[in-house]
Amino acid sequence: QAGPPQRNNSDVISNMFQWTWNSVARECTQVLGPQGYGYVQVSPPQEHIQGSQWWTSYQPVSYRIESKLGTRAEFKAMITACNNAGVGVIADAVINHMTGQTGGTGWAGTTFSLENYPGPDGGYSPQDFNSCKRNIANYGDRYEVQNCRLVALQDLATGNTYVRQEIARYLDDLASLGVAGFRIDAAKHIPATDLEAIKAATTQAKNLYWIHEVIGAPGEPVQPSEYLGSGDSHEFGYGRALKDAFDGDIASLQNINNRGFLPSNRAGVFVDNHDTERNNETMTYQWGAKYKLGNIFMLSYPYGSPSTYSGYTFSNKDAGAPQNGQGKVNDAECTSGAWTCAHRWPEIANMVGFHNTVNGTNLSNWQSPTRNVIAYNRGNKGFVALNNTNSATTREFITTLPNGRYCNVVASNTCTQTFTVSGGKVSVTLPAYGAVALHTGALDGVTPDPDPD
Ligand code: LAG
Ligand code: CA
Repeated sequence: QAGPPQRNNSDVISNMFQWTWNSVARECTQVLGPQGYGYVQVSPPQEHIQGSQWWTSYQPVSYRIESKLGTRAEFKAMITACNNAGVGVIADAVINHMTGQTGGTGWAGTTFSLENYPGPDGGYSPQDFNSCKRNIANYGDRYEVQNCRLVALQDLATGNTYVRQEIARYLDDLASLGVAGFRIDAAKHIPATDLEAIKAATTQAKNLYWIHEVIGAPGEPVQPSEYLGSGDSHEFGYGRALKDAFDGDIASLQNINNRGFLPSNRAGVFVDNHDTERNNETMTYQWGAKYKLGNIFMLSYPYGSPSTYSGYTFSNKDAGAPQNGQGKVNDAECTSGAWTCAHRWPEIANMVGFHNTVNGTNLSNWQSPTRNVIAYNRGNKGFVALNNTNSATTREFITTLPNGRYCNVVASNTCTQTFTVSGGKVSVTLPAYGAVALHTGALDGVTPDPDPD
């Protein structure tokens, strides 16, 4: 496995946090497919506890596909719409645990009590849970990390055959609905061998793309590299490194693929996700222009398979998604800023096309006239320059692009700004905290003279 297989000529995943299935369906058709995204990652689809916080999604009550985000029929219709737009759907699979509650009634009406979940999909009783009932405190202890409770969530005994089969049945059910892959939630808390056994127990799901959410931390016993036997892993070091660099000096990014990270073809990377935008681990939409620069870097630099992130604005980190009566995200919610709709911003959406165009080329001609101005080429397909300073700068860079007049794709959707490449040089004006990105898929209407004199 080497990143998600190309779909829509792309391996880029748009992570759409807490978007409803109906809203994702429309977005696939209108934006994600046309912009060249290969995949959309959606929030957990299974029945969960009731409540207004977003994180109810991460407390499964059963494996029925019936949640605040939509019904089973809506989930299936979303997959069809996305597939028709060329976009594969990756489901967030919460399989390490059930709820952290002593009892209650789930979103779809399933009544449960401590370690008793009636199913029939995701039916569990006390024997199906690990015997360690205390909360994980010491991340230096492998046993505790994998067998005790993550924030009080009842920890499934994934070493048991029945539990493995129940999880495998759930993943196969999602596969039968047409998902393209899975983000395995809290994978660090499931032994890698258990995940391999679960994957082996599936019939269809084993053929899909799996990416493990293993929050790697230096010095901990459980590392993301252990999980490569059953899928790719996220490289959390990447988003942390981007934050450090854009907070300090971006010339340091030159060696980002050379600091003990996962191999590029096995690593999922992101500027942020729903956890890291809440815990200060990475940049977030609140970083404004620097956040956009971080995304431009991620989508232009050849390391890992990138996930862009699109959630909603918040001041309380527990607050659930904004409601608009229909529980949907429409253009109005993007415009108002209630949802960031970051996957639509030119600096992100148009860089998907850049990423797809330069696929397979190497990075060359790294240039760094100052510690916070960098530029590089991607074969003879793409050129990017980033300015992480508070003043505009005009500079001439070496480029391997063919002569021609190129649209700066991060400036707008309509080629309102162009730069001319001539004889391996390009002179660009970089706005404060701004960028220029040129690629052969976005030449200005004029056909470049093949024989300039
Ligand atoms: C994940 N990856 O490993 C998710 O990305 C992350 O968002 C999940 O935590 C976590 N693992 C479990 O799937 C989220 C929230 C937690 C929340 C949890 C369960 O970040 O804050 O815990 O989902 O809903 C909440 C309360 C806890 C409480 C727990 C159980 O915050 O205080 O102990 O619920 O009732
Ligand atoms: Ca566990």
